[in-house]
Amino acid sequence: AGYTVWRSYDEPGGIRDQLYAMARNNQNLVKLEVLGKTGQGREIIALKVTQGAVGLRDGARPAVLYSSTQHAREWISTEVNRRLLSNVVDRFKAGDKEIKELLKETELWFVLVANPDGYQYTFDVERLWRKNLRDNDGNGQITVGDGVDPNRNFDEHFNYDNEGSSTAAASETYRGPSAVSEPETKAMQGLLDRIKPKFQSNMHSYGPLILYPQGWQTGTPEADNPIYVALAGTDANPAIPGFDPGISSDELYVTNGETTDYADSHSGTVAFTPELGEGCEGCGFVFPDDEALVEAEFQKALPFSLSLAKSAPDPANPKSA
Ligand code: 0X9
Ligand code: ZN
Repeated sequence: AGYTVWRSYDEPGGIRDQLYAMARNNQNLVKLEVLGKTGQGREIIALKVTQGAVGLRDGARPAVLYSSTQHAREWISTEVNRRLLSNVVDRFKAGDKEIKELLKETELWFVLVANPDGYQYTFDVERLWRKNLRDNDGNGQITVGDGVDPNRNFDEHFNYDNEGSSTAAASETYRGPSAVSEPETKAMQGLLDRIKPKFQSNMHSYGPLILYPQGWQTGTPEADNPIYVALAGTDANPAIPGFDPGISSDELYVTNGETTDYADSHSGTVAFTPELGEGCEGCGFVFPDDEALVEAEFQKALPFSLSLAKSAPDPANPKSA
């Protein structure tokens, strides 16, 4: 669609094709799994990256889940996660000792586009679409009031209050008719249940922030697990330069039915929500189509991202960035 950096899901050579190519070209390192299908029939795809990927049972090694693009318009999250995937695979193939060691001991899971219908829609129709494409009013067309917020549909304090999510279909934080009503939620929640990752980085935009659970609690004095602070850092010394770390309800706003709250409570996962930057002052969700700015955002977050993988074999002794 004429972009330098951004690729849609469906286009030839787009994200879906790239995921298949990655698995095809790296058979003993990368395994592709279709976690489910969206309302419009798109595949929700996960890649498992580990040495000997295909022969090993899922969850055989301590797992880390890198997920992105639950919210359709947050393109920088897709791209930062895509670069992380490539970086790890390329360095493994180049014989990088540290990465080879890492991929012998851990399995890294990537869900680049957790909401493929919504993501595709931001290329084809509405750049600022946030939710999935559930046809709320059942009129057979996607219109302004449609969609469920995938990050309010998880089975953790779902429906807890109306500050953190909404019962109104047209709301940008519409939580959906019931917990895990959406295929996108089934896919990710199912994956969390199955592989019980030690860590998750659920990338969103825009911040710059590093958020952690519980998002539904207000007035929580401190993180429920010291590993959060050890890895995200402090205001004075954040794990990603220029980012503000903190409990999400406190740092940003209250949420419920949220992904990382679910992971924290149900799969024993230390789960972060990095809110990546805007790329320019006032750009908001529309990160510039600029290779240098995108690469800089990726590089900035890389040490934090890798610190999760390095910490996975022994989470009680986190290896900070
Ligand atoms: O509202 C959200 O879902 C996230 N912000 S965004 O602007 N990307 O939509 C923040 C969710 C943070 N909440 C928790 N991590 N609990
Ligand atoms: Zn988001």
